[in-house]
Amino acid sequence: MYRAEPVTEESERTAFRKAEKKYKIYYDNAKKKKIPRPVDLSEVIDFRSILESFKRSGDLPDGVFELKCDFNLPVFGLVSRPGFYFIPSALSVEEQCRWITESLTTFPQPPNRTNHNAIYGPIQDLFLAAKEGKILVEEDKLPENFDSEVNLDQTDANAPHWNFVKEINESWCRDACKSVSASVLLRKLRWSTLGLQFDWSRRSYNVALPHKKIPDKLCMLAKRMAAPAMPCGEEFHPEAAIVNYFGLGDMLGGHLDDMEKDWSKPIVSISLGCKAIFLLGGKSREQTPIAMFLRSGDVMLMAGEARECFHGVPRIFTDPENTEITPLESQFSDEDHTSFLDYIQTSRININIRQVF
Ligand SMILES: O=C(O)CCC(=O)C(=O)O
Repeated sequence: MYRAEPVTEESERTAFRKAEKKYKIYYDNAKKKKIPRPVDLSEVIDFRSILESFKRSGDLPDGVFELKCDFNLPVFGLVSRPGFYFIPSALSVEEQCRWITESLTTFPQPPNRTNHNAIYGPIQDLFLAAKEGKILVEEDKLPENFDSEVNLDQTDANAPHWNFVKEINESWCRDACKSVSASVLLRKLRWSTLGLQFDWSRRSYNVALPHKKIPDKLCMLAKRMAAPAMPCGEEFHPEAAIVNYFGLGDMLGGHLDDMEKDWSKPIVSISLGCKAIFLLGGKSREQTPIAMFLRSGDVMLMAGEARECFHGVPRIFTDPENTEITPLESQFSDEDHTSFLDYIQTSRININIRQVF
């Protein structure tokens, strides 16, 4: 799980940090328009074009190999990073849409926790509330006759009490209430946790926190995807998942996922939505990371030695020419799905599934 290390002058100089800065989005201002500063992408590994030329000619670039395994799609590995595998376009467009929909609707539902729990307590139906233009208002500030909807999971008595309302009386609210629109909260949704809940303050899984099992269909998908990286004859047991949500300018700093017991079991990491750059470093931040593109439908596996490698996401591409989500746009084009389309056109979602014990 994310190892929060203090940013010091020393850490700013590591090879990992330099690569993060190289790929991070910076803007130039031209005639009041924010233009993304051009970045040299020539060293970024593109597994999709590797797959295409592999299908045509059977050739692979130096340092990349095909894993010999019983899987219906080519699985690639990197000679310099044992235990790391990449399955380009592993999910069909229909599967991608399904998991985007679940990530926005059911996955953030209590008892699953999100980054909003600490401030607002558990929030029900955030995506729907955003679609309906609702506003979250602090409960004890509501006037008595107020038509509010209970959104709190009352099992947590100490949670702050916030409710969604359809509208607020501007003049009353200006003085009296704390409020935030559901659409702002949706944009600020950064993570939700499924299955065993991770306690970020203690940096450990807290089995005492209320939780539901990971949905069966996601378990089945994770087991199928994990198979190429599993120790011989063993089956993957999905026990926890983190869903990361990235919007414009968001990045995930270099970190290790080290709170699971058995590192021979892979982390199964699914990319959805806008294209991103992933940095796969080495066991120290001093080692120069390998940069690669992640596109919607790609799956990565990190097992064994690769579990000890620093990694992160310094950039997502939200400008329409570079998102590479045309198939999703067609799939979400009907009236019922416009809110999903609006979200995913400028966002990326990552679902990473883990065996904890
Ligand atoms: O967003 C990604 O692809 C990587 C996520 C990740 O590294 C993590 O959650 O540990």
